[in-house]
Amino acid sequence: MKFPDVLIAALLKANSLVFFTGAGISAESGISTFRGKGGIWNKMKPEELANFDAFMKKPDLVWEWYQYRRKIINETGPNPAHTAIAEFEKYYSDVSVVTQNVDNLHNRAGSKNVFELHGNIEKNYCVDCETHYSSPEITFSEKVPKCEKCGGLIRPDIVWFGEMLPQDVFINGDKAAARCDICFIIGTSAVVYPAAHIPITARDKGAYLVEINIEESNISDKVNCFLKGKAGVILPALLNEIMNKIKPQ
Ligand code: BJW
Ligand code: ZN
Repeated sequence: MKFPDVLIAALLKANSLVFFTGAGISAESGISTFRGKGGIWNKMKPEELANFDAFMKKPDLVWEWYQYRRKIINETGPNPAHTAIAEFEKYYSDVSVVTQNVDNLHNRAGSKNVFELHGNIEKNYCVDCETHYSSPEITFSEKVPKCEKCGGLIRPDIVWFGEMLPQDVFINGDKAAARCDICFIIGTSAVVYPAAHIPITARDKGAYLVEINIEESNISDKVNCFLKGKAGVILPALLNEIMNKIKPQ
């Protein structure tokens, strides 16, 4: 695979990288995206499943939907795109992964600095007293579990529509974007805010923007370099390109 010289030059000069990722990076692990061809929102309605009112109205239905997703995630693992991102840490002193994904695959791949903007499907908390639960007994319970302390419903620790993102996570992800030299935007339609503002912060602070996607997205007209194709093919090839030219940290 031939990459533009200007991209390789930017990579050889950079100290700080941000990987801003979305559902497309996990598509090659067998996890469906939300929008576009094969997207889950084509079959399931987000307003019936991915918001707090839907959960309070039909907790068992919403819980079952997340159980289905957890099972798929549990049976798969990181793909070469996740692994390549974790490997980049060996060559750069400051690497951050700012992800919209809840599937935990960046952590499982070994990335150390992961900002999960929309939560993590392996975590849960009580809607009433906010006690956190991550034990497998809770996570894999068939019916929606109840809080040991107060009897409240336990929900997945995921940011639904209309909910605030975890502020510390967003602020730290945004700070990483503000100081990075290169921001990769991988497998996202970049339509969901405020997450989609992360690459805009990077661009406004002078970073070089590289998008990897199988098709153009909402941000494609703002990037410096668009690499069309699968993340699991392009990222390992790009890593391979620089690993002989940069000394590991
Ligand atoms: C490949 C590939 C391969 C495929 N290789 N690429 C302005 C107007 C209207 C509404 C709003 C607005 N600003 C904010 C809002 C509200 C809303 C929002 O943004 N809506 C927009 C959709 C318009 N935002 C919110 O509600 C957020 N909260 C908020 O704003 O709080 C403030 C507030 C609070 C209270 C009152 C008022 C304001 C919260 C957003 C939470 C999003 N949560 C979800 C669902 C989680 C639940 C679950 O998982 O079930 O998170 S939505 C869903 O979209 C999920 C994702 O993280 C997110 C982003 O999707 P992503 O990752 O981009 O995936 P896709 O499917 O869209 O794209 C996949 C891409 O991959 C495609 O481009 C493919 O081509 C590509 N691809 N294979 C490379 N192999
Ligand atoms: Zn409770």
